[in-house]
Amino acid sequence: MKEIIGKLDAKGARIAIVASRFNELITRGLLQGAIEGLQRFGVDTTDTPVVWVPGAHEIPVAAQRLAQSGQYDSIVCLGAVIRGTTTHFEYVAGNAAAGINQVSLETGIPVIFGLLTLETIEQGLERAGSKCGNKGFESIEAAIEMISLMHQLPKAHSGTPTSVGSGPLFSRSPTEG
Ligand code: INI
Repeated sequence: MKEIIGKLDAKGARIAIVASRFNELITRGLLQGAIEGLQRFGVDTTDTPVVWVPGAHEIPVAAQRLAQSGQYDSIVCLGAVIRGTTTHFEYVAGNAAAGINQVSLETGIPVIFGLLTLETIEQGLERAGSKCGNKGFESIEAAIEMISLMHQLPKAHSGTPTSVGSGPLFSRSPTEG
């Protein structure tokens, strides 16, 4: 039996960050944690982009463009969705989660879900650098582990789609040579 596990080895890792401005008090804390993570694991941040979008709903499309560029090994998405009193929460959080997942599967690049889904602002602050750790830091850790893991996994067989669906990156038909 051969176990395969990603290492926290960030040498040469190219990571891009997408952060949402909505609930910025919380997302700035997540970004701070992410930056600390990059530094802790020795990622060269000279060319690390931090791409700001208005809200969590806009995260997937920005992550998609970065993932499609071929310039990054992983995209880390940071956001905070707070339930409040409306059902809007379900749509924003659900679409952001589904979109991030879709981008990851269609591009074959680990796109990390560093979004907090919360009942209150206080819960967010606790998870963005105070008593419950920092989801931004954890997301960088996940990205580095996944980059290392993807290097160890077999390459996609030529002629097989890069995605499990039939999205725009379904580069070749499975019947093509
Ligand atoms: N965006 C968030 O990132 N978090 C939220 O809690 C939130 N709520 O509650 O409305 C939110 N809404 C904005 C949304 O993400 C879009 O930016 C907006 O709908 C424009 O498309």
